[in-house]
Amino acid sequence: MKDEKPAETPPLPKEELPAEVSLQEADIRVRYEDVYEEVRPDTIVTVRWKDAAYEFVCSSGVCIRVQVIAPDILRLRYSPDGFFLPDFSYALAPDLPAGKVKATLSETTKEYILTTSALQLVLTKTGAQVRFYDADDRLLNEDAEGFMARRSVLKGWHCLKITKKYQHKEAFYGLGDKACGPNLCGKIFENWCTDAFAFGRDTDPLYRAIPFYYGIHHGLSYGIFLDNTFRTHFDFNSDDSESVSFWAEGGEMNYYFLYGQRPVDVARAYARLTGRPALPPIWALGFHQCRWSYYPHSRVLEVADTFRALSIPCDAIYLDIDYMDGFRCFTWNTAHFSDPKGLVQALEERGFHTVVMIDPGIKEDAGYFVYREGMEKGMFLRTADGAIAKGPVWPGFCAFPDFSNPEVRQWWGELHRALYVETGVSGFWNDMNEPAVFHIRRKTLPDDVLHYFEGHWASHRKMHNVYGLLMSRASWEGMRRLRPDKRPFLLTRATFSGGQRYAAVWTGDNSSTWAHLALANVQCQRLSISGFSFCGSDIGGFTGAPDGELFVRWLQLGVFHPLMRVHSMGQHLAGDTVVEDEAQLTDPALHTTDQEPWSFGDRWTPLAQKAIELRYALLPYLYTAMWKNSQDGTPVLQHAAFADPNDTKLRDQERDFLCGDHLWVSPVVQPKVQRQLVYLPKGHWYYFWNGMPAFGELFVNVMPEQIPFFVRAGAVLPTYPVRQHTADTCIDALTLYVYYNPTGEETISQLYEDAGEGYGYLNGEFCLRTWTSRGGPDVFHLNQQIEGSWPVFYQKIKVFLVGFPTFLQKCLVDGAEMPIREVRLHNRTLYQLIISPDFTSIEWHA
Ligand code: MIG
Repeated sequence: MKDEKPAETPPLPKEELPAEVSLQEADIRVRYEDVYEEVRPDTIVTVRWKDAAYEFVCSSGVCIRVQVIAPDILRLRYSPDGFFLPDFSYALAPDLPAGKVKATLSETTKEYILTTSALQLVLTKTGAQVRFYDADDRLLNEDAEGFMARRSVLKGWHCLKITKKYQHKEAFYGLGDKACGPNLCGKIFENWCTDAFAFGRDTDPLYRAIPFYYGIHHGLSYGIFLDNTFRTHFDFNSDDSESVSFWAEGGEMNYYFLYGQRPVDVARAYARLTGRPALPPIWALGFHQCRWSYYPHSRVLEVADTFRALSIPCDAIYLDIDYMDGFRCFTWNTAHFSDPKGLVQALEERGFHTVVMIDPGIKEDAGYFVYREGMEKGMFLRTADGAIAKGPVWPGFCAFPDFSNPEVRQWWGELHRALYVETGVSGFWNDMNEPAVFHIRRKTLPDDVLHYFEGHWASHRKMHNVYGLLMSRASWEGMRRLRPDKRPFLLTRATFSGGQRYAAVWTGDNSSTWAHLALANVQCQRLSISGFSFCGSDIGGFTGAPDGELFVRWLQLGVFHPLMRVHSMGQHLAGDTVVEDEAQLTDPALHTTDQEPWSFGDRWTPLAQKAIELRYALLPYLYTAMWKNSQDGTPVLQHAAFADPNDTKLRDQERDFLCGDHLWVSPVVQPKVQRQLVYLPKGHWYYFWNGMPAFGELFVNVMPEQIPFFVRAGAVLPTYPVRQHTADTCIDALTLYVYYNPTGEETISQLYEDAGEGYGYLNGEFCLRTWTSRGGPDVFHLNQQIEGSWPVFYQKIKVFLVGFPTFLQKCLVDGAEMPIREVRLHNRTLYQLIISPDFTSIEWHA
């Protein structure tokens, strides 16, 4: 594209905005007892350059501000009257580059055209409708009706809406957490963080609000992020009107248009816009065991000791709300835990990290230090009348911190000192932060509760959807300050776009059914492409009791979810409040049976163990995928459609997904499966369990102890020996599976390793291996490039060749001939090679 003028050049001179905007012709209606008006853009009468954006002013008064954020990211704001709200967002990355981006504005008789190196925005002079094109003039997205704003006397501007055209065979993905199939087309959704206890398929909304979606059509892809925290709605042609619309119930129409050559590029653009997640500590990628609740002290140790006695790997144990004194956050129930520090230390000696729950609701109790301090310092939310806003949760009536105030966040962070610094707890788990309140219909605080909103005072209507994000921000920032040497591990239930900068998420209160296993699979794929790669579900199901088969299949899926955590609703203490809608929780009939890996009998325990062992074997691969995610936002899990947006057979595929760069996972989500039909994306693959080449559509035989998955031809899959926990650094060898590629194409694989904790990696203390493989009929090369200064734990690398021609003549490592051994592994014969970790090239000759 031509970059003639920098964006800051004032554009074509135009007449000024008329001093008075006539509303005489506007459509003012009286409905019931309120007076309504709708405003739309009409003819553009003024174009101007103001505050680093182009403003297009219509004669109706509507003003459109277009800002070039990056060549592939444009921002559009609409104001019904030409005045914009203060520009502020909790979602955007703090390091969002504010630099000037080259853009050119030109015009034809009918349109204005704004061009960057990646995108073209066309705006019609009459109607002010927009169309987006890529640099090759291919239409990505266009308005149908464009912008509309509706106001009433009683509700103010309560509908700010954009209507776009549905493109032929367009598919939609994303929106964070929705409990439906992957393609959102034909459905309508709401974003309002909700405590969705025992949700089911198609329950909407759930706990999180992530107003970001992908559109894919004709092999093209783009994303739209509506940066508006009010309740928002997305309609993907649900009524066959050939249109797609999204609207907010307040605030401003403020959306970002993101272009990507492939869907994964859209994901990366979104990560640049809303922030990349921090690299987690390695233990957080180990196996986690949780239950509502483990107590007392002796029971927690018994669980830990059973893991070790049975040699089932595990890195973390969780304490749910019952560790607290009457559900008072930052306290301990001393009857059950007389020596918290001793417990945490005893767990640490056994190789376990302790994660504890913290809720936002602070019990109304003058004798409780957090409540008293919060009251004295003015830390809690108030209603518009100035009274402290209170609602019942587990501890009874509670007050809620205003996390949108930096002083409150500071205070909140400091409250973690005793647990995090003195007691030695490793991580926190933020629950009920939608915020959830026990009220049957509303489930949250009333609308008139006021929030500081960084000085932009707002009602709960505006704040609700970011409450969870800000609680996790306060907790995360506190952890960073209190232990600057540690990488925080924080898990949150509610969040908003951008919340990936602070916390991992789990999918909430699911149930122990096969349908829920299938749902957890698609939910985690969706969360991952919506910015939250660090996600997982309650393995085995939260309510109800799984049988051994369901539990094992769920664990196997969890191997590929960055958060691999078993959780269930066990025996727990009843709250001392009337638990209206969640009252059933105290019904003993709903109490689940044990859900530890050994709880299902001798037939299933070894299978559960094998699944967890597979996780630990694959840790180097998964850690690398998480590192990549923290670097550039590449989602760890990707929907099938992301593997090849041109392949229409993949667009509605729900079960199978990509994990990292090179694994295609086909989980078992039904009982008694013996054979599974798999459809692979283009290219050559190998079935992991027997090393057989695979492509296109095929059946695989499914063993109870195996989750079907495939490795891309040409890839290098790194594995570690199984350890009982990640603090055990006795790794004698790194094992690489090298997969032959018959096509002669180049394939790149990476392995990222570091200390697994702390920030030395920011000073080069890491080891990044980049492998490039290329093969032909008689020779296969593998080159290795190493970056970073971190000394790895092992002294040798074992290489296994998969899919290579049967007769290998010779093998050269860095030019010197090496003996190739044949070894038996998983009942097959494989070529093996043992070499030094710093080799630079291997060549195999057939
Ligand atoms: O009202 O802390 O989703 O994981 O075990 C229920 C008790 C409160 C809901 C969470 C669940 C947790 C439970 N919590």
